[in-house]
Amino acid sequence: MDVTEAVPTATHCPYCALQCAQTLTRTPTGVEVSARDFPTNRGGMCQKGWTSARLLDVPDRLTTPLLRVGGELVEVDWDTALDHLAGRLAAIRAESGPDAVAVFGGGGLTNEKAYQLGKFARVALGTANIDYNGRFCMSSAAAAANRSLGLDRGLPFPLEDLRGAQAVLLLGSNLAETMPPGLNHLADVRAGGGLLVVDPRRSATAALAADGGGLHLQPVPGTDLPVLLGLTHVVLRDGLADEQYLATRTSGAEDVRASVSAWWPERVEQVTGVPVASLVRAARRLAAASPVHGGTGGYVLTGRGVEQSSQGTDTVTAAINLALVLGLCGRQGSGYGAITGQGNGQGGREHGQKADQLPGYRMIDDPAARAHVAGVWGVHPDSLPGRGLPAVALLASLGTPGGPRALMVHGANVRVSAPNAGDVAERLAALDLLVVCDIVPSETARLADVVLPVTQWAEEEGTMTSLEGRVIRRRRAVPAPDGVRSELWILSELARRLGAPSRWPTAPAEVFDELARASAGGRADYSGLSHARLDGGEALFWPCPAVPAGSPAHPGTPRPFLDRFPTPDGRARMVPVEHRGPQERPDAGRPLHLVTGRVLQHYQSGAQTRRVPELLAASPEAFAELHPLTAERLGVADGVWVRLSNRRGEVRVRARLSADVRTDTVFVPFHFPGAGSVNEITNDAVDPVSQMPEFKVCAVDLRPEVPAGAAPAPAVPTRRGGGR
Ligand SMILES: Nc1nc2c(c(=O)[nH]1)N[C@H]1C(S)=C(S)[C@@H](COP(=O)(O)OP(=O)(O)OC[C@H]3O[C@@H](n4cnc5c(=O)[nH]c(N)nc54)[C@H](O)[C@@H]3O)O[C@H]1N2
Ligand SMILES: Nc1nc2c(c(=O)[nH]1)N[C@H]1C(S)=C(S)[C@@H](COP(=O)(O)OP(=O)(O)OC[C@H]3O[C@@H](n4cnc5c(=O)[nH]c(N)nc54)[C@H](O)[C@@H]3O)O[C@H]1N2
Ligand code: SF4
Ligand SMILES: [Mo]
Repeated sequence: MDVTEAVPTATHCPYCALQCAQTLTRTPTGVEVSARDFPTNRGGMCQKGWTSARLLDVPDRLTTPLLRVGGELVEVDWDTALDHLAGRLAAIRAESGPDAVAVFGGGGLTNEKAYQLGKFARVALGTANIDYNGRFCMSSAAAAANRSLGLDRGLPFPLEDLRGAQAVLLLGSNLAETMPPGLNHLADVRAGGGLLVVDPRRSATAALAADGGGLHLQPVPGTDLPVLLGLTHVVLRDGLADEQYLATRTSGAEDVRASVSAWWPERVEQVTGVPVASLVRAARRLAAASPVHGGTGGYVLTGRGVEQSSQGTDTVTAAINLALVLGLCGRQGSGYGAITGQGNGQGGREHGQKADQLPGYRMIDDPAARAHVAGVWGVHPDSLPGRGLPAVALLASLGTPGGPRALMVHGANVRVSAPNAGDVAERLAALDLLVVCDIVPSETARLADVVLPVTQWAEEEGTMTSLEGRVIRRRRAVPAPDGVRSELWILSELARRLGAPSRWPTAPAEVFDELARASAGGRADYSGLSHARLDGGEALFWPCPAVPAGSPAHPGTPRPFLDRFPTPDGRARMVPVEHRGPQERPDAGRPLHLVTGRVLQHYQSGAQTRRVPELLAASPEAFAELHPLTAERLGVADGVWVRLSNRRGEVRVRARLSADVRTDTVFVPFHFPGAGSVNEITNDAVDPVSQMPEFKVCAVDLRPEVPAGAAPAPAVPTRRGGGR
């Protein structure tokens, strides 16, 4: 490696939405990573961040375009790959119409790439069918926040604000494993006994809360909504609500009051298993933190544990209602927030890769939004397609009569990470053309007809938007390997070959300037930002609109709700919600709740982290965490192979006995492919509002592979090929 320009580069971690600041320095032996001080990480990183440089020299890094010829992926040069691809895309469009080509994006893409991908779909392909993996991640929280607060900015306050809180209610988030440095902001509230965690497992985070004198509520999986209705009931019943706040800053409070009146704590206990005393204690501790009772501040935060559910939008709505009843939202030092997950999960949902959105968080069926964005793109508004299919429906439609015949995947590994992934494999196999852009041969890339190698974090310039809505700079620290291209270049080359109108710049700063113009006046307004401005000040919160020449630049908006909510009447809307329960419940044949989630060492489908030796060694395979009493009943010993099955398929993993999980529940992480890939059996039922799938809860049967005293069972047949 050329080290003549070994200048340390200030950038941010390639993985999650905390976007810990890191410095990359080229040395004669490779790249050295160190943590840098930044408000989200305060000089900390997790094991994934510290080992991230290993991503730069993974042995099977993609460096050449690949084309499937006679069943095999063979290396070709870029012109061959792009000419072939453009020809196939044009032919499919000519034969079956523009919606026959679909696009699947990712929340890890920079703002520039996400924006360009959305524009490419609408302008160069003319397809309505673009959606992304954020549908698996943030859609329910987004839908609820838009509905209740008028704006979806995951955390509408800087993370550091949590430091002053007296109580924090954390529902379905295991920060200790998913954003370890973020936990530092909760150290004081934990020490004061104010950390209240709701999780069917005694997760690392729940244990921290309980050991700090806080509370761990351990409900039946999928019953957070009645827990929240019960908490709100207790607050209202005991006269703890902030009535003046309700009268001046909200609408609809009476409807919510009526809707929770029948959720007596005793009834909540019956449905959720959370004891009355715990529920009442949690309600009182959170209420005591409210400024109306002289507290220093309280927060309600949600994670995927409650959102990845067929009632996720309503559950988040109930969490917001609880925060509103206590007067917490739109007040400095208190609030509601959803903890965004992917590196650019926030920016990724603002700039147009979502089926119903245009850049700047504009809605694609709003005529004014279409006119503005079409103006920036130099096309007629009528040429823009309408709403496309959301992710789960999109994947289910691939290769069906009248459905898309081609799919372009940018920044997602759906073969491993989509719900009911065996069915997804069948749909991918039914396509005429699967195109995957990636940095490594992911499980999805291996199924593709065309694979294009792209640059990764330390090899590119761009911007990311952190979980708090801070727009930050990703900077190039090392040259990309020979043969690898940036996605901006690939999209511009394809647009040119397809004869698309508009301009297709390839320089990230230039793409950002166009994005800023397209976002001007939208909910997520970036028009006052540029790479140059961000380079001067490191990070600014959106909305950050442009100002008339001569005026001082807009300072950004760390806390958007302080004066009013961005709703027509300026008030937060309280929306009554009801409990329906998960779509699938345990029965005699499938007696256990299966819940899924993450471990510290692996990121998502594991495509990146399974290639980092230290991380793979620390966490080599999937496992099923189950209670020793359940294990005893089923004849399962610690460490033996077990099979989990339901009507969608079967998974084979080792048992890990732990009293941290409920006796009616089994937990499996989703980071692994093959026989241990839990998404073979997760449910693809979706939330009716957000269309987000129910990853977190389904019903399963669990059996030891070799029952005590029996002969070994035959090897697991692969249920569905998925190979092409
Ligand atoms: N190590 C690591 N960190 C990551 C990621 C990663 O893959 N690995 N991914 C990033 C991304 S994209 C995201 S979205 C975030 C996700 O971050 P989290 O939301 O913290 O992650 P999960 O582990 O998916 O789920 C959190 C918890 O939900 C619990 N849970 C399951 N079912 C229920 C339920 O019915 N109710 C309640 N209350 N809880 C339930 C699980 O037991 C789990 O402890 O993490 C980000 N950070
Ligand atoms: N059972 C279960 N399933 C889940 C979840 C769960 O909790 N339980 N969580 C869901 C959630 S919250 C999420 S966010 C999804 C995520 O799941 P995926 O969408 O599969 O996410 P990743 O594994 O991060 O996949 C990203 C892919 O993009 C590649 N990549 C990285 N950077 C770039 C880039 O700049 N350009 C391109 N083209 N490629 C790039 C990586 O190598 C990797 O192959 O999983 C969901 N699936
Ligand atoms: S917490 Fe997230 S951003 Fe920070 S080092 Fe770990 S993976 Fe990277
Ligand atoms: Mo996510």
